[in-house]
Amino acid sequence: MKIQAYVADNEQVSLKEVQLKEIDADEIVVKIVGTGLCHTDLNVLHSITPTPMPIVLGHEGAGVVEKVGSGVTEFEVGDHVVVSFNYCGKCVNCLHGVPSACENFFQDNFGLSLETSNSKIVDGEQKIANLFGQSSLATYCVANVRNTVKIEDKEIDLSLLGPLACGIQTGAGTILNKLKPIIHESVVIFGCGSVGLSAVMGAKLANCKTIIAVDVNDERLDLALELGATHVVNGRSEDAVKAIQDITNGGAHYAIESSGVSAVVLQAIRAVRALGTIPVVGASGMLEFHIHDELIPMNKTLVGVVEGQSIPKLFIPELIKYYKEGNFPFDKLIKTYEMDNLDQAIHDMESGKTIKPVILFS
Ligand code: CXF
Ligand code: ZN
Repeated sequence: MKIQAYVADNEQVSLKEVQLKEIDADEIVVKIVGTGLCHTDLNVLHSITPTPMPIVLGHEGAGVVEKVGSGVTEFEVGDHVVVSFNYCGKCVNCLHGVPSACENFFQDNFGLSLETSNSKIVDGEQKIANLFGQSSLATYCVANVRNTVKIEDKEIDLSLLGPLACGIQTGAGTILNKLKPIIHESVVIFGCGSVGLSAVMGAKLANCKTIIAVDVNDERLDLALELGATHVVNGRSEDAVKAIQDITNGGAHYAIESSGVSAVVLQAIRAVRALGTIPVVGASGMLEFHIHDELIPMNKTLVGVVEGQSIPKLFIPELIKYYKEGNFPFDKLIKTYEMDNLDQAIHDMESGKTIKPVILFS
């Protein structure tokens, strides 16, 4: 079938007509309603995260099931769905219930080569790679039974749900699935983008006593207060580590690094107390620090967390339940853009004007 898709190649992305080939037995064609834009899409566009090229971007898709493969029993045409990250379902980590640590995560989400890719996207004879088992910056995408999540309540505005598939579950899941803080504990969140602000909302859901948001943008800090932060620190005008130590009487129990700035990882390490945990969720690069002095005597744990250690088929419906109850207003992070307006959405995300752009498809 013919589709319109945002194809990236040579650091350029453009809306093109391409084709979808016949799907496999476990695959699903989704008519996309709205797809969130994530910094990982831009990292792929600029080959910071290596993938085969050309590739169709988009990994926060939401839409309606258009067609199911011959072996699909979990979904039917007309179902509302969100498409999340891909996983094999067969490796030891998937079998232990941690698909975000799937041993095949990188090949199944980013792809190794066009030759080995299972992508169904082509432009005539030219094969086009698939991102996160979806490539949902397109009018239609091919997902599979593992990474597709059914949304039972068809009354909810489907166009807003795509970001739950990555950025929002990453932030909220880091709190609710990975850290599981207890009521009196304190959490610091470095970076008030979609991931950090979702962590703020997650910390509020977890009833954390102290929730400190750190950013350099006062508007974002105001939003963090609205979403549940008990304290905010502007890292440009204040010494963030000192401010956090003062507020928490010696250091927080947890400090999440979501800003993606390498140097902030060290601030996060210094912001926690003995036995504190520092989950790093923002993709950053090199950092040099004294391992003994910064980590060992204080028994600190520095840990990478992917996708909020979520099981999307369980966690996304849980987040939607909190949203419907009024306790997880993730829609405040979203601004929508028409289908042909990706350049503006990228510009607004990079400038910080928009926290989470969603591209609407029709
Ligand atoms: C990514 C973040 C970097 C590690 C792989 C998963 N999440 C999606 O954007
Ligand atoms: Zn993402």
